[in-house]
Amino acid sequence: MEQPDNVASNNSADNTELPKNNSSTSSHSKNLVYIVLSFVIVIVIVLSVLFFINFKKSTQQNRAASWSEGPMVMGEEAIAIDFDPDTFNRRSAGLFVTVYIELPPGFDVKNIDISTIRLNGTVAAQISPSLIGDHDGDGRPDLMVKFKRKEVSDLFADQPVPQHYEVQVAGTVDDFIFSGTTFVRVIDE
Ligand SMILES: [Ca+2]
Ligand SMILES: [Ca+2]
Repeated sequence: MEQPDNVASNNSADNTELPKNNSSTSSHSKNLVYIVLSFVIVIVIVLSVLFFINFKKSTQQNRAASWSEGPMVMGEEAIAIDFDPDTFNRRSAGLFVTVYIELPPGFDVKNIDISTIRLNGTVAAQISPSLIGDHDGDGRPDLMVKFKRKEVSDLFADQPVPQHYEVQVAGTVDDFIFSGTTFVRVIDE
């Protein structure tokens, strides 16, 4: 009597447990599917964010490349220009004026292309004489070039004097454009 009861009860226990097991395994596998799905979604989101960042970068690089078709421009504040004489007399009979150019660290004044040097965009530097030295004695080499006094004087021909005028000296070194300014006092005496 006890055995069949036990068997029956065991059976019934088994029977009731079996569907429970089934439902729990099916909810487990459902959870697993959700986990895998959300994992896949996270990966897709991360990949598309990475793709978007790369796309943005490459378009920025393309834009930068199209902007820098010419040589790059150097920061003006790091370029020292010294114009001699400090006071430019329009009536003086000298032949040349002198300009000293000092470049920021990382650039060698030896590599300046003298044929590209212009004062106020128009007056060309003399190819010779030119000299590399340290005119201001600050330990940084500078390039000395000369400009025809008459051509510089013509820049100020119609300007009121005495007055201080800004002069700009620009040119190329390696693949860079350098450009710096200084002030000159212009007089008629
Ligand atoms: Ca000077
Ligand atoms: Ca110097």
